[in-house]
Amino acid sequence: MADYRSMWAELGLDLEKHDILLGALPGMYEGIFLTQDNRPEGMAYFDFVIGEIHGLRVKELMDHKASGGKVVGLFCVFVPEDLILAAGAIPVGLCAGTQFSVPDAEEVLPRNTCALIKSSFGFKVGRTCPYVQASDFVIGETTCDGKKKMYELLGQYHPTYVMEVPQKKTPLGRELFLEELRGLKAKLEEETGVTITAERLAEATALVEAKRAALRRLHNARRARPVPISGLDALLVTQVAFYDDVVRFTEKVSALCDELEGRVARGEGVAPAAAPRILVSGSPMAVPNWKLHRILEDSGAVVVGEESCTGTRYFTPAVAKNDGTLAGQLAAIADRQLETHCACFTPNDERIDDVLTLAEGWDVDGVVHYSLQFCHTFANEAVKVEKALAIRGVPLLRIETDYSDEDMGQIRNRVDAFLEMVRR
Ligand code: BJ8
Repeated sequence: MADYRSMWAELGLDLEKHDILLGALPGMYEGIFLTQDNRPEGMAYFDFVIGEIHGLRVKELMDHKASGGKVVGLFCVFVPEDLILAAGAIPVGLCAGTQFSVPDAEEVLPRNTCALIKSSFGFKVGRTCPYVQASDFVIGETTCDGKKKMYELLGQYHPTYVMEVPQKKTPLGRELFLEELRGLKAKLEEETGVTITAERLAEATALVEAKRAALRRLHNARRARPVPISGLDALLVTQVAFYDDVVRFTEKVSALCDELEGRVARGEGVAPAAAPRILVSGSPMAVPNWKLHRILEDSGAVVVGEESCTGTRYFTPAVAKNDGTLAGQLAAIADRQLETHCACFTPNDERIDDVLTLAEGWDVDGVVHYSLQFCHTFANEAVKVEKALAIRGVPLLRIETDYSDEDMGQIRNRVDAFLEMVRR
């Protein structure tokens, strides 16, 4: 990686702490990703992106700012990237996936808060995430209670705008969300000085939809037996989607898909055809949270899908055809976003249907339900997911964990026992 120290200093990072964070990543990444067998060549780009995780992309953001553009940080897929792009700003998913930043957060937040919330907050208070530092403001959302209350505190450290997300999928909820999108549009226009016209929005939506379509193509390639890409690599691609340049990312994923489809045609895979096929369902996994996939795939399984916001919930909903007016486009974006079947909704039966569809369509031998400790929404929904799968004869393993390595051994043992049971 080139020398970015002056850029990091300019961003106000705690350089000493940041060195420790970045120093740990290459060894960890090599041990988890580069040791996998028969990786697709197209993964080289994503290896490069991770190698430059706090470097080149941050530099691109800084260059964008230097030419008058804005950068907007996000934590949730409910915030529509296309609206931000239409304002000439760049949306970036913020760092939220490591234990490293948790102790900084615990000086302020209660310890019994989910790791994702603590990690993201800790990155800001510890000044170790260049993305949040580079962002002109952050858009939070009223999804789960933990996040909602964290944003109030985050606002004391960084400009934070919170949009309301309804809790029920009713016509009234849709109206509320649409009104929130109008409010967000006005906020973006005020911050950037750019008017979001119908043309600008259509252009931005086309970019975002192309990215989602490329991710769906990758997801579909994973139906094959043997599967042409590991779960670890597929997860990594979705994680990178949250902060890479949208056009470049789409091109790289499309090239990867060409390669994967060639593999499928030739019957080539990364794991034996008989390897247990696992669907992971539940809380999202932000970079560098690779813990569960690593354990599963080290134990001989292959992860063929993620029903999560770093998986199908991110890229499955699509904008429907609309009349092309600003109002029509906003309504279509609202409908797309509300197709995100997050456990923060009540009821949320569509998520159960999604899990069943994936279990069948991706020829899954078992489902691992993943929830972060203290995430009450996903932990509660696990009960319904398990029941619905049991009727179809699909076994489920519930894993509740955090970002630390302390329970790795225990999870490994439970995973081994589960795989023994599901092996055909
Ligand atoms: S749309 S899943 S990205 S809210 S794991 S912070 S729910 S306590 S992340 Fe999420 Fe948006 Fe929903 Fe997706 Fe709270 Fe649970 Fe933590 Fe969570």
